[in-house]
Amino acid sequence: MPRSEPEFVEALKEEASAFPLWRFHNAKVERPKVLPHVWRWSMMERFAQEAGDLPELKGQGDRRALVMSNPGLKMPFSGATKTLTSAIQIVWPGEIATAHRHTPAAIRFIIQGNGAFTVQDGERFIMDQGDFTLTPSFVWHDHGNLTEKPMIWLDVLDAPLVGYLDASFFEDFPEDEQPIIHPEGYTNVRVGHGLMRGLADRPAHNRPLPVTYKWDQAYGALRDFDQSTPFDGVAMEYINPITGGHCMPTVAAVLSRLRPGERTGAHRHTATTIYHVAKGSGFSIVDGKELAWSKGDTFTLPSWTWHEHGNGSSTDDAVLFSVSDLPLLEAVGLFREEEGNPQQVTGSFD
Ligand code: 1HN
Repeated sequence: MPRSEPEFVEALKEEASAFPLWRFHNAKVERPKVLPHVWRWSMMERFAQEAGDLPELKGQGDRRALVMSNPGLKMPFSGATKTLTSAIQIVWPGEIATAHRHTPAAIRFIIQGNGAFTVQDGERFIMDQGDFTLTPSFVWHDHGNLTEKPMIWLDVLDAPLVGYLDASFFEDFPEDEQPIIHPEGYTNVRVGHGLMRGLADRPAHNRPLPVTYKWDQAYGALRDFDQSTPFDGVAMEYINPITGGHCMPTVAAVLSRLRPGERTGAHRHTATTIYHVAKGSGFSIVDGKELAWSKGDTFTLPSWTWHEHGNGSSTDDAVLFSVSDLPLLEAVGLFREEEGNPQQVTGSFD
């Protein structure tokens, strides 16, 4: 007597760790799904300040980073998306976030405070509000704040991707702080000063460097280059100064300026994106739901989700900073984009 199909399937699973494809042919497989989600600045700032005040953490030197976990992913320590982790980090006056390095690459966008610093591979980078800085894979980094006020920034790391690939390595530096071996401004002068690239100590093409993009220059460029894109207002990408390509192999970062009253068209694409409101206030329509935002808010845009943006003010600019996994999708031929019609609003995120 041959066994029945259900008995066969059970035995295949138990004895051979295999499954029959025909059972899944038309079945809808439930996978964890990244949801559009907003982390409000009013909420995150309150928790960041409280984390800054926790006496148990004072002087411990670890990172006071609040990691945003996407409610659709439901795993312990899940990221903001399947490829990216984002966090709000506060560096208290006098505090040191001790030196370490890891294979996940990081970017930081300064939300609040001026004059605190990060040290990367022996160079101190002073950061001010609106600055954007890269910490490429396996670059030593420690953070410090010699100012009187806390510094708060947004971190975005490709940690979920690197974890999925089982390529995560982490090392603590033997001291709390690494020695300074380069003068301030060294890397930016070396590769990005007035379109010039140094010939002494010439950087390798295949390794991104820990450069910093100053707010005044980035926003200044968006005001000078007053030409809108169909879906992102006046938008410019932070580039790798050596290759002219995306700022890092796994992430692309963009600054978008919506002029007073500006409203964009709708589209969707396979690049999953994290938006952070750098300036002003406005709204995005995400899969038919209105997401009102203002400075400091952070929100996720899942892959293949309709979206369009609007500036809520008729007098002031609104500026969105965004980080996406676009370079990965391009590298494997999976970037896809579709233009849409203005969406009907059927609900809201509040
Ligand atoms: C990390 O190492 C930093 O080095 C910040 O400043 C945020 C979030 C998740 C995992 C590691 C940092 C992080 C992080």
